[in-house]
Amino acid sequence: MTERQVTKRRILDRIDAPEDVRRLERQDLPRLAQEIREEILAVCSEAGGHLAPSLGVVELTLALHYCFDTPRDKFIWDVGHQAYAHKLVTGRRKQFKTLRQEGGLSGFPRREESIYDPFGSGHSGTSVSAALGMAEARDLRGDDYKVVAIIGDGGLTAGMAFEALNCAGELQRDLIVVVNDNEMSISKSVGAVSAYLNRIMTGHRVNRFREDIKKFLEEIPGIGKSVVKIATQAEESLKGLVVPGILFEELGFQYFGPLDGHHIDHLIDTFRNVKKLKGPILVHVLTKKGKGYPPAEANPDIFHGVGRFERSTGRIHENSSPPTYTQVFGKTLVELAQADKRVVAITAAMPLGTGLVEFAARFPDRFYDIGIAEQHAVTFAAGLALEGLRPVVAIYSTFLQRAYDQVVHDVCLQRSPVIFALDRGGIVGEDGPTHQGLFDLSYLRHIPRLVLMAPKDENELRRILATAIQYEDGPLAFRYPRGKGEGVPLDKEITLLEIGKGEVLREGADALLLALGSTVYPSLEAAALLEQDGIQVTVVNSRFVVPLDEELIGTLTRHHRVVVTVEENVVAGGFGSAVLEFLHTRGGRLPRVSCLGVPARFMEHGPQGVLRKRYRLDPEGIAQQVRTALQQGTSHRGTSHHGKATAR
Ligand SMILES: Cc1ncc(C[n+]2csc(CCOP(=O)(O)OP(=O)(O)O)c2C)c(N)n1
Repeated sequence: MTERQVTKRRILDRIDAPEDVRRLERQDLPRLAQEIREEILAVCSEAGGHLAPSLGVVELTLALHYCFDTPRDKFIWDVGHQAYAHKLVTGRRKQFKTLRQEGGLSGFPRREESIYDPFGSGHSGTSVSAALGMAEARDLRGDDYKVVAIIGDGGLTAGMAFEALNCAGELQRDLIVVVNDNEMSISKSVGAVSAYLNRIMTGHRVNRFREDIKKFLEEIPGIGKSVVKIATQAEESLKGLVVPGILFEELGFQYFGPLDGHHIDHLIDTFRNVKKLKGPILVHVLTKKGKGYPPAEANPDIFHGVGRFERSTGRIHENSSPPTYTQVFGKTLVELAQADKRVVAITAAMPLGTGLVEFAARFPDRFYDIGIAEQHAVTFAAGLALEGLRPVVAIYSTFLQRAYDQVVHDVCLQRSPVIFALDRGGIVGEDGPTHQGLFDLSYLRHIPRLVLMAPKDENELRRILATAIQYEDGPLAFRYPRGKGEGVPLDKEITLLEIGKGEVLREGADALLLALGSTVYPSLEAAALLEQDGIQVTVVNSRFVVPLDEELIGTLTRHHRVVVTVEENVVAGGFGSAVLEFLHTRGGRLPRVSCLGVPARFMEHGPQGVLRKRYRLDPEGIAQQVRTALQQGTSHRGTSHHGKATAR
């Protein structure tokens, strides 16, 4: 039989919409689950993706679609990285191969993509709030569909999830919350709630074990019954030790579980029953992250979000040199923490992603994984810093968005010398608009007292980190890109930087390129391209957005007719804006200033390199911006922004 014929026979190939799942016999569902796993594995091994979370919820997804009337009933997936099976059974099977690729399916639920995605996600902890809002709107409008939020035990460490549960208990609308408990966030789940879920689960196992023993004893002829009686009396004292779900019951939910999340029949029976009930319901489901693929079951953290890998062995295709910014950051922090006992590190559930694994192993008492709780991370750091420690909050640019007020009110207003290491600043690529780090310069630049910088390469990242730890006058943030460093040598002895000072890397009379962070090397390459056309360009590694190197920029702009600022951030309110504001307030002769960055739109997903090119942040794009600015500079004076806006 050819592979084609085998494929043709798949049940999955007949699933064009959830109604097709609902038409199946229950006994066909395990086979469909198997086929879905195969499909997810085939696509992820070729192109990467959130493999382990998605493999873990295949049965859960099928049971939900089997029991509920989607799209009339609404599923809200928390984070949304586990929604691959959902995508496969909701009319996106044929495009599934394009997952996370340019122009292809998003890696997350997306309203624009499907009517089966009533709420987009990517950031954790939002599902219960959104679902509750929808349930409330439904009731106020007199409608009667069901709303189901599916949230992980990791997601439950987000304060926002509890704010929502608290409110749901009060509102008492019909709402179903499914807790997908795999004991994992990306790494092991942390905190008291996770321990609580764990106790429920262990209690459940103990209870089942007790039932089995009881049955066994009862069957012993003659003495069985009396032994059981004594044992039961002795056990009385243990009663109440584990009352499943009491926490959720106290919050106003009816609790059901824990259920085996890979047992489709149990899931279906439960969902069919709870569907008929009124008020907020919580169904606690136990799943195995990475289920069905041994390498992912063994290493669910590594296979949480993974690049290409060899399917037969689970070997991940990795090119280890040069090291990533994240790796250099992690190693340098260990080095500096060794010399300075005040250094502590905080992550919001991302020890792997932010490069803190080695730090955690070396300094377990100085490492805090506080769960998916960015707001808490920031204010916790504020407290640590005010009492003399040097906390480094290692966080993705996109996730710090959530803690904006904490940065303003708890860190900067208190002048608490917290260090923010913002990983994934700029274009991140395949994860798309929920994860692009394109707003940080704008959302941080205007906050008083916060020093804001970006290294041009991994060696400068080391210098920035060392400088940050020495700087005690107030808070400081720096952002660096996702991916490999520039491959520059790393100085053994780290030298400190002077706050507020940039550096001139190349001099030329025709135009001035003020570059920041990841755009510095491409700007140097652009200058080399322009030189071939006889255009001489000065290139500055600006390093600082706050404080801006006004002295350097002031002097250089007096000698250049055309200035181009370059940043991997939205132009609105970013580095270029800072330069413009400075030049305008300084007064005097204004050069023509053109700001190259990203327009204030949500950036789609696609490979980092492709997106950089599309937004003209590659050497050719930067060179073109300089050429255009020079042409316009000869015809008229003023300022312009790439991405439509032209400020004059
Ligand atoms: C606000 C926010 N912080 C951090 C992340 C990064 N992140 C993505 S998935 C995840 C773990 C989620 O754990 P859980 O909800 O249990 O889902 P699982 O992956 O175990 O299925 C984290 C921390 C995020 N998406 N959003």
